[in-house]
Amino acid sequence: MNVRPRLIEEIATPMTTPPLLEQPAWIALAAHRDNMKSRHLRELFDEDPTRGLRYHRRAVGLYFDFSKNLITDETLSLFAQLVRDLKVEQRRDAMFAGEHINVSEDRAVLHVALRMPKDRTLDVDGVDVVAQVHHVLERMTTFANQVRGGQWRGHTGKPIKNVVNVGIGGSDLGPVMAYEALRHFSMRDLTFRFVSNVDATDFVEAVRDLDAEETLFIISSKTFGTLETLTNATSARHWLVEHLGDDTAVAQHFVAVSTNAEKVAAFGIDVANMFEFWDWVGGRYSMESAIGLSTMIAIGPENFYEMLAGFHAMDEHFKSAPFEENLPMLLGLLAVWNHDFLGFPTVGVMPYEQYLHRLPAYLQQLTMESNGKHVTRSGERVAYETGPIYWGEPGTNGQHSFYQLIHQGTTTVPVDFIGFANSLNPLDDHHDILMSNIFAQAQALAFGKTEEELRSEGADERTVPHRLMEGNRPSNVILATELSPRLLGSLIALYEHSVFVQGVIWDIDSFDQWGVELGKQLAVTIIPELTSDAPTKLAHDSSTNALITYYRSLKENGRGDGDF
Ligand code: G6Q
Repeated sequence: MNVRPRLIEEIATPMTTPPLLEQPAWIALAAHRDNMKSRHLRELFDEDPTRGLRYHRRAVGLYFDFSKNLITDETLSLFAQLVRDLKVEQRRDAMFAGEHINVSEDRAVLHVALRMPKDRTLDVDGVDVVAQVHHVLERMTTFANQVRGGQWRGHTGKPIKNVVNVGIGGSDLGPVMAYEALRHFSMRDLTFRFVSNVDATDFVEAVRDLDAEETLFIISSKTFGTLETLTNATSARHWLVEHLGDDTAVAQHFVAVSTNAEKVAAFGIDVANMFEFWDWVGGRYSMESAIGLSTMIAIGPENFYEMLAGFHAMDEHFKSAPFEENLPMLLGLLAVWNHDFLGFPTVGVMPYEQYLHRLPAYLQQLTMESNGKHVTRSGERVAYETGPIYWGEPGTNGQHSFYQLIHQGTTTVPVDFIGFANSLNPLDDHHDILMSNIFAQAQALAFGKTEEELRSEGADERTVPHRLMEGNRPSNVILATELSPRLLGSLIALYEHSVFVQGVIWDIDSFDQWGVELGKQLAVTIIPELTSDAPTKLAHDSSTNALITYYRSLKENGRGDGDF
């Protein structure tokens, strides 16, 4: 397939007319919402005893139950109409074809190419990106096998035992989440650490018990210009050279993952030890690119390829399944419905699987960095809510803390529960206890507990209002056989594409991140002002001036007697 990159104007304009709020399906959904607001999930389940069966879909190893949402067949058919009218499928196809759908950066968005099988081709701007991807995968495979097999030796000839990924944001959250998620499949005699925060404590604690002779640093940075990562990478180099007493040791102990060979070389890493990726891979969509090198070393190339196959299976499903059967489309539309129409500001993601304990943090970036936008693709202020806040914790820990608010607070939090039929560590009856909690929580959220039920249970009359659970709180349940590399890939791709669908509905650019870029610039201007020999005349607002002055005074005198 040969694709001419479309001009920004070509992409940004045609599908924004009429604007979202004037779309007939959107208007119809608003009217429908007014009816649905007076309905209760209890009634909807009573009216249709097959509801729990009708509103579930199975695909790519996942069972997706969305019956406990405040929806009917009419809602679903309006969703389908909205998807049709907004040409969501055409936009999806444009992404898969490598068109420049990241309009504000004028880039293709091709994480789907990272998991295409080797026999595919996808020419973008005259280059077969699938061939590029597989070339790097093969280099990663060779390297991962060398580290795992003990052939890659450190400067003093010892095999590598510790792998430290240094990166931040998209160059950290994917690797750490995937390592934790797939730890069961990892090579246990290797130790993995992840350093992201520029707070020195992160680095110091990560390496304090490591032997430099056996430690490999993977410096992961798409731009190789991120201050936090370069600061940590520089400290890593100092640490290594100090322990091994030789500058040339860097060659055996540092590899880079980046799109920027020049900067990698300038840092002092041989580009022969650089694993490449491309500007068409967004940071938060990069865990299966070379950014996943630590993952491949941990779980081995075979499992890594399995993970890619899981991603790809969901890509194929997203690309070909009709709306009514399409998991990412349904998940995305339900998120829009809950957020824009029912007014629920957040989504809780609760994996009932300990290995997925970093999944909420990962999804937080994926969803909020992608869809936390206030203008349309053509730059107009949106007149509706975009990206909801995603947050979460693994079950059942959350149940003993914030679930109180989820059950009885004044804010409704739609929840995605994620669970598995089998534990990777079966032990007595732990797993059934764990899973009974998903089913019970989703049930309690939907159906609540009425005054009558409480009284019939003999509740003290004074406690009835306190114990009352109104219910009618939506949730999805995602169930699979067991956590595996393949399943993880499919699960992540499900959320990626659901985020994409939401972004298309809101007509925003889900693939830029100007808010994050701003943070990168702001701190840089202040850094020189924090040192004692910096000029004392500060030109910020009065609060920032006072804070900097007080900080300097505390730092220099050990007490806060600054003269402001
Ligand atoms: C992700 C973001 C952001 C990025 C980090 C690290 O989509 O762009 O989280 O991944 O800022 O950037 P580098 O990989 O360039 O160091």
